[in-house]
Amino acid sequence: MLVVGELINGMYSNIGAAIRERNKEAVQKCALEQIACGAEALDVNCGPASRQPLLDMPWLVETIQEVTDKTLCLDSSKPAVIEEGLKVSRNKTIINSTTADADKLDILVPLANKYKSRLIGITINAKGIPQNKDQRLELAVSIVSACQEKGFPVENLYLDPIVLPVNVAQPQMRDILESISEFKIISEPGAKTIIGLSNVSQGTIFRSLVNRTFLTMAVAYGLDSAILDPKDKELIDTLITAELILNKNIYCDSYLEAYRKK
Ligand code: THG
Repeated sequence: MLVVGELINGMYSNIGAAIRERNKEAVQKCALEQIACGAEALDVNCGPASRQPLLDMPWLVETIQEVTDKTLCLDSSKPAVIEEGLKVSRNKTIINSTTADADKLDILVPLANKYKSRLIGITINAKGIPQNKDQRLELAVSIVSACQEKGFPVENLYLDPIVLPVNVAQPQMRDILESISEFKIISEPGAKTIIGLSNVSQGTIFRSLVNRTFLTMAVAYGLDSAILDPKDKELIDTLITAELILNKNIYCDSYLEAYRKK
């Protein structure tokens, strides 16, 4: 499982302030802490309040790559913001994200090719978030087709069914989980899958419990990657255990310690 740390996001007040004040140390500390907890990649999002995302994104990328060469997952709904990040990136990147809309795919798939980046495709279009599994699959198929047409390797595509908060979209949870396994068999070779895990628990009381339960279930449906809070130790221990039970890791009595060190 590719663990993408979610904490470098301007929606968090400490990171929002660090971006405004160009406080490198706060961002670098957040990057190193997430890596120490097991993150193999870092999401980088200027946040909804950023007034100059075209400047904030490359500043964040340059600040983070001073202290780590981990993969950066450039998170913005604006392709121009993502491109400013790609231009200065020295290490591996993931574009987060394209929707299923032709205007986005026409810009972001060629950009992924140009910068040899992986690409996240979220199953949303101009009509909004799908309300059932069939609509999610339809959008996933159009993203996969666009990648095939434009010569982007589908193995480098991560499809995201868009996780919704369980307190407002409870009837959709099963469809979201089933989408994960179905996305992987749209093409051969198949695309990979990713979710923004913390979305599921927004507005709920037992956030950490909701997150780790949903993650366990998603892993059983074949999830390849998640954007999550790696500092939630019980969440990471649950993930390691779920993968152990699916025979992805070898059992030993000290397996938690062994896989945390890996
Ligand atoms: N898919 C993809 N990318 C994504 C998401 C997704 N990027 C953003 C988001 N969703 C994933 N990242 C977060 C980060 C934080 C939270 C949720 C998802 C979160 N934050 C607290 C809250 O809103 O309650 C903020 C707490 C605070 O302000 O301190 O829950 O789905 N591809």
